[in-house]
Amino acid sequence: MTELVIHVQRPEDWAETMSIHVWDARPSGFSTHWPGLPMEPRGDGWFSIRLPGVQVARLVIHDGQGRQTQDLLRASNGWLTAGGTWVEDGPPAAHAMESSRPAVTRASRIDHSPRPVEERTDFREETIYFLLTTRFYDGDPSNSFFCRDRIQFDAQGQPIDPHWRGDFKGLIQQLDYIRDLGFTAIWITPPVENRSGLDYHGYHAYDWTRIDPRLESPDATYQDLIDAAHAKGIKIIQDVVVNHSCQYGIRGQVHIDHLPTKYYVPQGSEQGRVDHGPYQGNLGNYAWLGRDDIDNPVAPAWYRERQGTDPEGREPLVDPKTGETVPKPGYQPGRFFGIDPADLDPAWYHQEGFICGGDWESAHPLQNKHLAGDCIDLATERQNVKDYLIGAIKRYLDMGVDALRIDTVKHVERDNLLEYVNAWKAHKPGLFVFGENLVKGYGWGDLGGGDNGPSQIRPWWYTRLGHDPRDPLAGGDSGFPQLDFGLFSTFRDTVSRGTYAGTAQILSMDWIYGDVTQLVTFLQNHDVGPDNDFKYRFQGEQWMAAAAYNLIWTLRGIPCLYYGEEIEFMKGAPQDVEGERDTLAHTGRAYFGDHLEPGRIEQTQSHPLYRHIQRLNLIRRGIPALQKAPVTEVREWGGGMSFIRAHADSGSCAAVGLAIGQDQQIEIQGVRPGLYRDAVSGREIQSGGHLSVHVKANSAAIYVLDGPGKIGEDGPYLR
Ligand SMILES: [Ca+2]
Ligand SMILES: [Ca+2]
Repeated sequence: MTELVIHVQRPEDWAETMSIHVWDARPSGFSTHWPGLPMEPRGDGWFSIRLPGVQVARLVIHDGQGRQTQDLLRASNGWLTAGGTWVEDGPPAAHAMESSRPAVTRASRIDHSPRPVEERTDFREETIYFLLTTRFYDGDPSNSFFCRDRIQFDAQGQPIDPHWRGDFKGLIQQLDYIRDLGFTAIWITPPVENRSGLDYHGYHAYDWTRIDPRLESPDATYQDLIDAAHAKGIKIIQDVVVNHSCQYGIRGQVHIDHLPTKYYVPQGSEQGRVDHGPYQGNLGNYAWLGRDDIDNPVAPAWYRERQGTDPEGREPLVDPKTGETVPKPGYQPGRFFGIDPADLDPAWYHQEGFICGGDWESAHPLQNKHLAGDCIDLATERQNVKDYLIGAIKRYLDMGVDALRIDTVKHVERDNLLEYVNAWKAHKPGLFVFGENLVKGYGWGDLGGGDNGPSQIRPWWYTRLGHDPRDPLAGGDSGFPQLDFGLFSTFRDTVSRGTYAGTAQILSMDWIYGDVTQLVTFLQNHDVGPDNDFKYRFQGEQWMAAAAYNLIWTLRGIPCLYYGEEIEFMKGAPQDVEGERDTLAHTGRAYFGDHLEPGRIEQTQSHPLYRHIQRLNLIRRGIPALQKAPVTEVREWGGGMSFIRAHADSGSCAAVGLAIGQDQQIEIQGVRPGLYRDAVSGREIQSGGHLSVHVKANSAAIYVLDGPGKIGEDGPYLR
């Protein structure tokens, strides 16, 4: 009988109890939920546990009081001494455990931790969990903060669900949750200091050189998060905005003219009468003593003079632009909350006004006008802007950030943006940088596919170095892969309708990308979902999502899951606020942490999609071809599809069959002859070049040449 028996000697400074947390166990896929299983004391300082059905497992031993071993990988029975050394034969006093003595040879002894993050140099080995830090898990209520806009009130009129709620402390506490789900990288929203009426998401930067204090705690700084993630073998992907700043300028660099928010009084009201949750009296930042929204040392003297004084906003202030005096009820809201594009400092900002109408399908206005009233277009081609942004982000790379995700890529001209990307890659060789070039549609630009926009604003253009919008092959790989919005867009018409029909067509255009295996693939994210309007959390049946994940996890590209997908969180809700009265709780960005609390975590981790994604991650991690190989021999017929992934470097080769809606009998031609084992069912087939496989509805067959056999346990969708 297969069984792994582990004995551990309690270190003297540990508590009297010992537990074992197990994951990635083979062949059963067995795993425990933290804190895992209690180990049985033997009375001589040693603790033991038997793991039936397990040959190999990753594990951590801990005492439940914060002391624990590093991550261990164990493939044979063994005795772990208090000094941290594994012994095969056990201590002299081990006769009581005679029956479980290891029947193994010393040659089979395996004792090493998973490779540390710095040794995993090919990002295609990772899978990504994407979360909005402020909406994930609250570890420190004392740093939580309500934005000025979209405050939610309960029936008694009390403000609830602060926008800035989740934080680094909470994320550190939940790293084991993400690791248990099988992800090895976390993409967090921009952590730099923000400023706007609704800035909890991080895309309205005010100071790139500082981490927003609403994310940090004294014992959970950004550095602490990076270190804690690395200690668990998890990489951190930092989201970076290059294209724009917030509407107030950049601390220490440039000021954008406006009046201090605390002097704003709505029509028909009077100063001091604001009744808005924590914003009592006026709308200035309630967390700051002076109740100003900014503290910019380069603001003009008349502005700075009020930054630390007059928190109630009552002392008359002359608006230098108009000569009028505030506070004055109904006085131009735009002077407080808006900008005048004509007044912007040309050393920092573009001077061409706001994007509107047809600008969205035209490169120059898209890249040189302002995206929105709280996203002011930076003069990214100027050296001072480059020096500031590149220098600021280098610091985070030095702190250990493993990868970057670049926001609003199509709003910065490609060669200009590559200057930034390449500067960071030069600073940290091997750095993985990917971009967000949002397109709803195939995104082939001048290559057709019903695209109204030119190639120069489409994802493939940024993955290439050429300058011919009709010829991707005119230039090589830029080394700057993108989120795969093309594949995402097809999900509206494929998995959302219970079919794969049309998938082969999009895959036939894979050649346009610099390196298609580096694209980051997804079903949905904080901006979009695969529905007719591209704006709701996936609202299809659960089995449709499962079939989408089967495709994403076996196809080229690096899979990325948006927080909550694993439990169909806020299914069908708009990704962002939609109606005038929506608060975040109505959206796909609702607070997730309630599902991670002790009373609910078990339910969360037993959701069929949680188990499904967990197993897909386990399978993908075990098969290099799924991570890195090109996709060949693609066949697709609506109800199913098949393809081959053969990776030359590692020799790993997988033949994949997928079924959606109903069972499929799938014939896969052109496989390399040899013995294939299905990672899903464990079945073996000796093939002379052809595989005939039966795939159950919404399941997958993943036949691997000389493969490891079945990985993980069957669930409703992989069986
Ligand atoms: Ca908090
Ligand atoms: Ca721009």
